[in-house]
Amino acid sequence: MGKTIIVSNRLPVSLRHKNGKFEFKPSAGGLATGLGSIYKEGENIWIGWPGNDVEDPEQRAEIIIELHELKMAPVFLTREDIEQFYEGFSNETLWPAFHYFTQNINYDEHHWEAYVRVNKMFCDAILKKADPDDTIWVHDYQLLLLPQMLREKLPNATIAFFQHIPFPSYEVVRMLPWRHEILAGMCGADLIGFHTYDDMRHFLSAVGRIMGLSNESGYIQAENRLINVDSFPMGIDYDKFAKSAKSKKTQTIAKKFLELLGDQKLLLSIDRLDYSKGIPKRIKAFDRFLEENPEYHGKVSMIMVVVPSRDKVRSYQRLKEDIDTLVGRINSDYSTLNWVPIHYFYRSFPFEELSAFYAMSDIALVTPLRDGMNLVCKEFVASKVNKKGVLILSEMAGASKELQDAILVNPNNNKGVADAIKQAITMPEKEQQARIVSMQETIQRYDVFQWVKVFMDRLQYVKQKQLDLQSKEVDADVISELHENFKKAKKPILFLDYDGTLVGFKGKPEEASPDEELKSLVSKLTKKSQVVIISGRDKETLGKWFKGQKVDIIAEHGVWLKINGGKDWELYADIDDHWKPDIKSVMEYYVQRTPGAHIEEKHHSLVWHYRKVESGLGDLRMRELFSHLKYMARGHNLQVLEGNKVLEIKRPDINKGRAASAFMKGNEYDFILAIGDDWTDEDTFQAMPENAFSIRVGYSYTKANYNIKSPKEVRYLLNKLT
Ligand code: GDG
Repeated sequence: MGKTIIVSNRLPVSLRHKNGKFEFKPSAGGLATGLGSIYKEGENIWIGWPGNDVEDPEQRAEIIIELHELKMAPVFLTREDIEQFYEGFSNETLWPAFHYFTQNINYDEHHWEAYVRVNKMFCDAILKKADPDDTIWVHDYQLLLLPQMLREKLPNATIAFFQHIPFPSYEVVRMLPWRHEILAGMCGADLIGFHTYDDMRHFLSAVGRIMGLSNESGYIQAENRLINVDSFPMGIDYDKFAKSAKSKKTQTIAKKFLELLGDQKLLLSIDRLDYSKGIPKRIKAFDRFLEENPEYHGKVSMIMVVVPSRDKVRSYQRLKEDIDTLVGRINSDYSTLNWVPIHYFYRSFPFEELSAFYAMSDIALVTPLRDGMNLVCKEFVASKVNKKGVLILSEMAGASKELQDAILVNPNNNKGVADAIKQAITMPEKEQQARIVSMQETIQRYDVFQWVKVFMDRLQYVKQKQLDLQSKEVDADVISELHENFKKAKKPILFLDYDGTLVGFKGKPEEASPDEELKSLVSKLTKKSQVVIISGRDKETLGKWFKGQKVDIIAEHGVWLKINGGKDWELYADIDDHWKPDIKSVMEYYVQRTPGAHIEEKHHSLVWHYRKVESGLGDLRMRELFSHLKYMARGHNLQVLEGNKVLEIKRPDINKGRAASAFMKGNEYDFILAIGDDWTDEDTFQAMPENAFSIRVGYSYTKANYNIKSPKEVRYLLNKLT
């Protein structure tokens, strides 16, 4: 087991220049605390930008040594990198896009180039430290390309990615000219985590639509790897906030502040300066509350902390101006000599003062327009040691999914938020207590340490799952074993599925006819062995494609059989199709409602195809049709099966397994090999005797003995046999 490397844009320390020297200020953020238990252990390390530009090589060397002692390694970025990669692409393109501020997106090619370049710099820095079997956990939207860059260089490493901000709907992702590269970058990871289920399903839908990779319960089947996507709502260091709120130091500070403020109901608002946090709308809602409730003038005030952030970006400068103007107007409208409605601070506070604000405030007003999670609301709740207090929380914050006992508001609803302030001020203490206690239980249980643990456990689980599949992979040893056995065999037989096994999938089914290479391969195989093409395709197509070859063909999952390249087909199963008209009329109804869908009629089955239907709509209609058909299937003793963009209804006793067994009956084969790629081939695998070899194409779970990557490898293997 290798070491663990944490990677984020910023290191958990800030490098400051002071009188020509430099010093490090540790970050007290939740992520740094939560991951402390990891990067401080053994050989583990945290890699990232230290937060300042250092040009002098001697100074750089000193910094590297100092950081090394802190278990960190720096990636030095120049002023230009910061402007184009961080302020540019990360904060002017990805941040607004991912927070649904599409009007703020800057589409700048140079910024994109810088983003690629800096992700590459991170990759190089990691490669200097990483061993092939290390675990690398990459954080957040500044490094979306990194997982794939790492995967190319360290194919066996365990790579995880966590996104701290929202992942938007496919409709937004598709607007980005670099959407493909971004998704491919993320898909280099083995585990991809988001705060909420919604973020996760948006990501899966974008990957499905843009990359054409479908998923099953959060597992994406990439070319040669299983990727897991899941939701891991991040928590806080609960005990730290609860303990601090009780501490003498915090209480002394709170007491001092309260004396200065006088007898007031206190509303607390804390955010980084960011348009996603909804600060102007919040101020306007407070304004409305004051306007509609004059009886509270002089009795309620708001403490508003805005922490400076990204102030080089123009949209942030404009936001700051808007906030200044709004606060100025409200204070000038309502203030009296002994009362100011908004106490506004554009700076950050030391932890103890922040903790005092949380502890002494009656209400927290957390109303982002969009927020990945939002930790401020959790910190407020954890600080309510006397169980009194009310949280007003935006439905648009990831945290709202967990904190259902807050007063949940739509931050765009000016009246709704103003009313929520009134509701909070007048909420009976008993109700406050019940709500706070219930939220505290949640936040305490799912704290940041639990978050790290659950994430890391999941990562191990996914890796193990991949290894289980890999251990069954057809490798050089398996090939030589097959070859030896095949060579020795007097009476060998091969059952070969066609589509997805001997040829890859084509846009149109009729385009998948055998090429010259395949024809000559099959003909070589038939010289030594019995070769059975076992497919769901219709007999006419298969007959035409393999004309003149000495193969046996089982068509339509076992309805038809043609022996040894002969002319005539024999019916290989009882056909009873009195059920078809009823079922077909239902399927037709779904074709009429679904542009792009069509029905294929086979002797023993009806197939509803939706490959050409608008993605999403096809799945929706398929689900509807599925439940409709399932209901009808019972009456007719039929089986409904979901396939690759098809829904098939058929008699359950007609399948490849039954056909393969019947075919082998009475014969003693001394080498049996079955290869197939989907659920219909699972029946074949199951019907195989113990001494048979069976191989499934792709990395799904299977009853076959082995997995193989693609039709290309299948052909390679068959060639080796000959
Ligand atoms: C991103 C996502 C997601 C604030 N003022 C002071 C101060 N803070 C600390 C708070 C809190 C942190 O800053 C803010 O965290 P948030 O989660 O609320 O917001 P973002 O910075 O936007 O974080 C967000 C988060 O990543 C984690 O995944 O929740 O959705 O946008 O911890 O305590 N700390 C001090 N003084 C202050 O004045 N010391």
